Amino acid sequence: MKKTETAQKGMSRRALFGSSAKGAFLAGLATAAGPAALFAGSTGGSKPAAAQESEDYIIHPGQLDEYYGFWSSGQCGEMRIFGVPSMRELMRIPCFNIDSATGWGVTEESRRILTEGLLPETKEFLDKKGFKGIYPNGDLHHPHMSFTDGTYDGRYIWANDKANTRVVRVRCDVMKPDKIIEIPNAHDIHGMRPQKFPKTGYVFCNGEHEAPLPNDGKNMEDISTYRTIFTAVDGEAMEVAWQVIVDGNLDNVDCDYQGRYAFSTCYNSEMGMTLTDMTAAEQDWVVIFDTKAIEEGIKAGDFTEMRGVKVLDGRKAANSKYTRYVPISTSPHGINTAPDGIHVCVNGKLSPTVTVLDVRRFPDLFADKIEPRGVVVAEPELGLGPLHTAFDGRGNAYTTVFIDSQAVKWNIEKAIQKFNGQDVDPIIEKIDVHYQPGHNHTTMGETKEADGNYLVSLNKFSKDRFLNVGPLKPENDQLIDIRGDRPMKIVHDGPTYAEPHDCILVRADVVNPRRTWDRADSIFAPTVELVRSLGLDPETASDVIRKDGRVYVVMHSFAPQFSMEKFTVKQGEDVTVIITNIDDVDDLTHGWTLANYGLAMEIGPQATASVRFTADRPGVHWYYCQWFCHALHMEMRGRMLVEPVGA
Ligand code: K7E
Ligand code: CUA
Repeated sequence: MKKTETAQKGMSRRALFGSSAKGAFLAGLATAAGPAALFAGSTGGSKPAAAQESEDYIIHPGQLDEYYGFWSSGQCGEMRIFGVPSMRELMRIPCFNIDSATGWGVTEESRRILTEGLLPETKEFLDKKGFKGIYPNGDLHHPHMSFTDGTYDGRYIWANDKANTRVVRVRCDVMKPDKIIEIPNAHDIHGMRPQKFPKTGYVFCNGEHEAPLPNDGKNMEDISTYRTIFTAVDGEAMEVAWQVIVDGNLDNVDCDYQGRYAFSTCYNSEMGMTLTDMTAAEQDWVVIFDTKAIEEGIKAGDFTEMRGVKVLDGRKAANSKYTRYVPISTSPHGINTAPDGIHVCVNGKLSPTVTVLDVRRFPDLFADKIEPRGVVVAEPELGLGPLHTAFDGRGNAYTTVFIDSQAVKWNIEKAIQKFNGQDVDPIIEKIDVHYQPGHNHTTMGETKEADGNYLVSLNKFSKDRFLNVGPLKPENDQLIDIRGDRPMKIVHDGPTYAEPHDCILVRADVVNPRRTWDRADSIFAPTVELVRSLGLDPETASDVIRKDGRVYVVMHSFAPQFSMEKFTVKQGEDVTVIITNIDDVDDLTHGWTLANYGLAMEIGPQATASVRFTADRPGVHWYYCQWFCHALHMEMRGRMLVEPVGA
């Protein structure tokens, strides 16, 4: 199908829904199951010859990918590593979830990371609930890597938890989280981005939902007391640096390449509680934050201390020097800064437009020299339901249009020319994706090193693209070849389990994880210290120590053996098993699973890991290595003998 026809098809689809994107969106996903299926046309078939020539996006067995992809998993609560362009899933990184394979949420090391950054009342709540201090779920939407000088530096990846108002930091050298913090005062962290310049720096976090401040149940009906909170986390210390109160519900956030401004899309400027109220106004806004003014405000003491955090007032009515509100048509969603460091694309969602802001005009806006809309330099109409935009570094943008089920390639400069009255069409090409795309992402596309090789479209529905697996279907993450100025070409369908909202695509040379653990690693350093305090060397010990009412079982492992074939404890004893994997071989991970006790942990090469439990069940209980490590892996086992009380 030629691109002109594809574009026309987009038009007829628009005609089908009438001109109201809002109507189509609010009508629910009738479009997802119904009419879109009618138009489930593939762009395959008669492709222009040029697009078929190069198939070097095919990664043959044994070949390595050009890019790391870091995927979110939404309500699964984990992060995932993909290889791109092969779209092979390489690894999962448990973050906000509890994981059966690695014991994330079960081991003492992961429990420390999961609990130490929680607010005291959350800890208390989780203990009372029987969750032993740990939330059983999370909703991870936005993974973003740390920056130095406008591009990825391979140190960390941060991500939000919308479900339980947390932020995780994953260390890229070992691909495990090392810090998780709960954000006070705010509710439900959604959009999240690290500062790009000079170095991250701040990690900006949008509190999406509004609630009374303080939220102590004394005044719940008076909506005028509800507040939405924007947070800057110090990404290095993993502490809240400051917060700003704003109007409306903060959705997505991005920031500039100059290290000064952050900006959030904001829906529900009405502060409505129902769908009708929330979409009543014609316009919502983008809130722009001046981090320099905020830092000066803090120095000048212009803040209220709440829960140990400096909170500034950036509400619209406060006419604050910290914020500006730029009107955008109602309920905007994604916000993306182009690699040119100048243009910011605000995706319309209910409006078929993307609004382009010019960051060079922000100082004048804050100086009140121009009207808020004076920062708008283009507003191309792209299709129904624009959600997110990605960039190729060649001046083009790629916007997902949810209702139209398409990726739209358009030129930023042409959109500006059109906005200025010239007779040009900024739209270069539209391609069907399958189906209903949310986020998209280009290779290195959120950095100044955007290279324009591949575009990933994260589609919310797969419907008929795969064998039917029952009522719950996978998502479909499609890989699109955007190299050169050839027509876009879908080269891979990638089914994924719930639910990648967002991903980043990072050049492989930027990411250099270790092959085995460093014995001095901070993640298990407290455990190693504990063993030393018992007078033992974790790498050679095979001992049971009783101290202060607790039992410590300390052993090591080397394929295919645990250094202890058995140990004996008494029923009801408070037992901690600590194991060090002394194998120093690439990929030689052991595990320790205690049968019928609900316990398992991963012990990577050169790592120490531990679990603590009460030996409630008397009798013989086998423990075994659950990570296939050796020809005699099945034989890698031992017994825990639990003597009944009174015996
Ligand atoms: Cu980034 Cu799904 Cu949380 Cu858009 S959001 S799709
Ligand atoms: Cu060690 Cu299997």
